[in-house]
Amino acid sequence: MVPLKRRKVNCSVTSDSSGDRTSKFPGVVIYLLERKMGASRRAFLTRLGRGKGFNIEYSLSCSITHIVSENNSGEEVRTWLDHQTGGQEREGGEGRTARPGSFHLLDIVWYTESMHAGIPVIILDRHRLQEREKPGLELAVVSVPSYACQRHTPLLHHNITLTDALSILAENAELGENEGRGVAFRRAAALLKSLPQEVRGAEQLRGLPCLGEHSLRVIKEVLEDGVSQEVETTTHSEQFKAMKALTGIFGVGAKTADRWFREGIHTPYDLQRSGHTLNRAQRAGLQYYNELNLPVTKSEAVAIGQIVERAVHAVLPGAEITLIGGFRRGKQTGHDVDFLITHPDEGREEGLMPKVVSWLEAQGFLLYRKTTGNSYLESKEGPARPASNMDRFERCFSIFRLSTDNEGREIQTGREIQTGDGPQTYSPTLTNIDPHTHSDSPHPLPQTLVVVGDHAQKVSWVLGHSQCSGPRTWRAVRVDLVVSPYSQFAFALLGWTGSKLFERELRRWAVHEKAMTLSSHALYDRKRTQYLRASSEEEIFAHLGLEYIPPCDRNA
Ligand code: 8GT
Ligand code: MN
Repeated sequence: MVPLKRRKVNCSVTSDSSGDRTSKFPGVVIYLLERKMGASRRAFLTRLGRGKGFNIEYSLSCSITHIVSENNSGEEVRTWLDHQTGGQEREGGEGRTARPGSFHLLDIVWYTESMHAGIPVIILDRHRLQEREKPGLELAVVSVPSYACQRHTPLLHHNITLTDALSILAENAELGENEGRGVAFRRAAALLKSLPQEVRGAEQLRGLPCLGEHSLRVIKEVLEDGVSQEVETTTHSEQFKAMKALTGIFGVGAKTADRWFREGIHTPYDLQRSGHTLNRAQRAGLQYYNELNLPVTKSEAVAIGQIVERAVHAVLPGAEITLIGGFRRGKQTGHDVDFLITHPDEGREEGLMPKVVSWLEAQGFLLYRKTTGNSYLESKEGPARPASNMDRFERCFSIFRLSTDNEGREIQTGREIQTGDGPQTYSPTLTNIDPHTHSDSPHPLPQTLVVVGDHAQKVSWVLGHSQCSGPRTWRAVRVDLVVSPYSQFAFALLGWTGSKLFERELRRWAVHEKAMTLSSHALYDRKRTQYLRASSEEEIFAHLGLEYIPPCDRNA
């Protein structure tokens, strides 16, 4: 029964009740809604019912137990009722519009079946009035295209609880090298990020693309219980924690981390003690583990941008430097900083990277670097090769030594993490270390880190040994530099702005919907067997038959 809600009605205000006395079925007082039924049909059905001993009232009253309607949704009837009752209240409770106390909202089917049976039949689900979906939700259903590159996906969205849950499962799948599963969760999360409103019930998701069975199950669980059991189990699983910690070491991928995990290595600290031979990247990754796992702030990215600009202009005046990756999409923090470098005179950029790197190194800005040369040749690429995320630009993976002075911040000294927004100097001792992972640490840890702002609480491992004993006035930051020829700049810009899923979806769209191959170098039209040139991202979207999506809306 629908409970009495909101308004109290005066139950003495009824009109032409024929009274329970005449009814063969006490406790069943029916009201037939004239709306959409029509007056004559209502009169006919009333006569029919009364003839069979049913108590049918012509006016609303609090004695009504069954409201029967034809061609109305539950919501429509409720609205109508609210309106009627409101009228009664406005009119001071005079006359015909008292709201029933508690009643069933039924479809005409219940009434006709009851007439046929000669008794009020038991109310089944199919007898109850269906609730119609809210118009806003229907709108969402019709307006969501299935490729992420067709949608606007802002950084801040309405479904963070749901997307956080799905992202954990995606991450777990990726760490387990189950790429397909990872992409499925990422697509589902990306879809939720693009919705214009918060999802409150699973029924709102009807008809939406990209939501596989598994993702839907997780979403429903989170909507109903606030958490998903699978997500909880995953985040607390030793394997997930270990894989995250180990792949958090620069230079360590899922395969290597998994091998180490199976050898009993669960933390960077275990790795350090294991005596494993590490490559140069991994050694640097371990040495700067803490700092590289602190988010890089926008102001740090800007400070690094100024250094890169100085380096590039010192060796090639007129070259252009663009901040790409997550920061270009409007993120306020990132795991690294990415730059794209080009020069308007095509060819001038050739051999630029080694010179830039030498300059940076001479100035003491680099803690680690690995450069790869440009191996892209149009004659060998495009039609023959599948679209790939790996490009062949001149590229430098590096770890920068960013002096905190570059941001104009003052360095404080001390052993404790200080609160507040300013820079904080952190000299870790064992008390700062996660006791679970480091309780058996044999050594005091001399390394000193500079921790800025809200980074402080994120420090959990302390590794490496510093040569100096005082507090450090710099931090290590991962920086990627990419050099592109001017003619490929728009493609490189698009390819390196991300997000990773957005890029993936662009390439999938190109292949499946347009018979084209998109890379960070070029766009190839397979039907016309030719390259399509572009000097801006807008032109590339146009070639692909897509609406232009600005970087801030590519956060899929
Ligand atoms: P972040 O804040 O975690 O750094 O997020 P991000 O900036 O979006 O991610 P990223 O890992 O730094 O990658 C930036 C963009 O570069 C992504 O769109 C990613 O797809 C792209 N990217 C790589 N590697 C390569 C590559 O080898 N070639 C090309 N074209 N793009 C790449 O990460
Ligand atoms: Mn990045």
